[in-house]
Amino acid sequence: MRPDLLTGGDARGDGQALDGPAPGLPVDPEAGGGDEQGSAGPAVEVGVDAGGERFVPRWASYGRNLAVGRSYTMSVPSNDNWGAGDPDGKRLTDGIVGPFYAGGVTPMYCLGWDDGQVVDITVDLGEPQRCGGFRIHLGGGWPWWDALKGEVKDTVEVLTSTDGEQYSSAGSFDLNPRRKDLPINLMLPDEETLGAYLFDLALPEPIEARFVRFHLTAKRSVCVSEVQVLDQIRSEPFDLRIALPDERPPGSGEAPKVLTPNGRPVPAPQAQANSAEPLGEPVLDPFRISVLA
Ligand SMILES: [Ca+2]
Repeated sequence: MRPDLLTGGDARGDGQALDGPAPGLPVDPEAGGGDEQGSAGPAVEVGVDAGGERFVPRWASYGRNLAVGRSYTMSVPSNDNWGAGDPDGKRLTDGIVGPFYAGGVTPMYCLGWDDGQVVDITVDLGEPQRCGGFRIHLGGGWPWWDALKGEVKDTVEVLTSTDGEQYSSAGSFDLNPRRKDLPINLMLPDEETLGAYLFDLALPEPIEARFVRFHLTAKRSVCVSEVQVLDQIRSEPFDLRIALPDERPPGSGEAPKVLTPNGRPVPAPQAQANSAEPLGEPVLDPFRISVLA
C-alpha cells in the first residue's frame, strides 16, 4: 500500500474519503466501523482539530531547458495517428509543449507510439552539462487515461551518459502524481483531470551528462510532444495564506468582512445592508454576521 494511503482521510485531495470518516466529523454509529462487540468505536468530537501534520503546498520553478533545439535519436519512429509525427526530426525539442489535455489537437503536436512499443529517445546536449531534472510531456493517444486517477500504465525511465556508451539510470517519472504532489502554481484543466501533462523528475543533486535517454514503454497509443533537460527544478513551500474573515491584524483599521455563500469577502456593514434587500432573504448566515461584524 502506498504510504499516503495509510494516513486515511482524503489523501488524494479529490473528495473521495479513503477509509472512515474525515477528521473532525461526527461518527455515525449506524454506519458501521465499530468493533466486533457492536460498539461505535472512538467518538470524534465535532469541531475539534484532530491534529496531524499541516499540509503546505509547494511552488515549482524550472531552470533553463538544456535540451531545446538539440538533436535526438529514436529507436522506434513515430506513428501518424491523428496527425502525430515528426517530419523534420525536431518536434521533441522545438520548445513547443502540447496541451495538458488528451484528444483534440494534442496528437498534432506530438510523436506517437502504440501499445507494447518500447522506444529510446536520446537527446545529445552537445557537451557535458549539469542536469538538475527532466520533464516529458506525455498523454493519450487513446485511451485518455487520467493521471490523477492513477490510470497511467506507461512508464518512462531516464538514463544519462557522458560518452554515449555507458548509461546509468537517473530514475523514473511518476506518471500518476497525486493532487498534493502537483505544484500550487499549476492551473489544471477545468475538468481537473490530467489526460496529458509535462511530468517532471527532479534530481536530489545535479548530475553531469551529455546524452539523456528517455526510455518509454507504451501501454496504449501514447503521445509525446516534448522532452526537456533542466539545469534545475526547484520546489519550495508556498502557503496560500488564506485569511479567515476574523483574522484581521489587530489595530490595522481594516474593516471587518464576512463571506458571502459563494466565498466572496464583503464588508460586514454592506453585507448586512444588502441582506434585507431586495427579496428579504438574508444572503449571509446570521451567525457569521453576529460573530464577525
Ligand atoms: Ca515539441
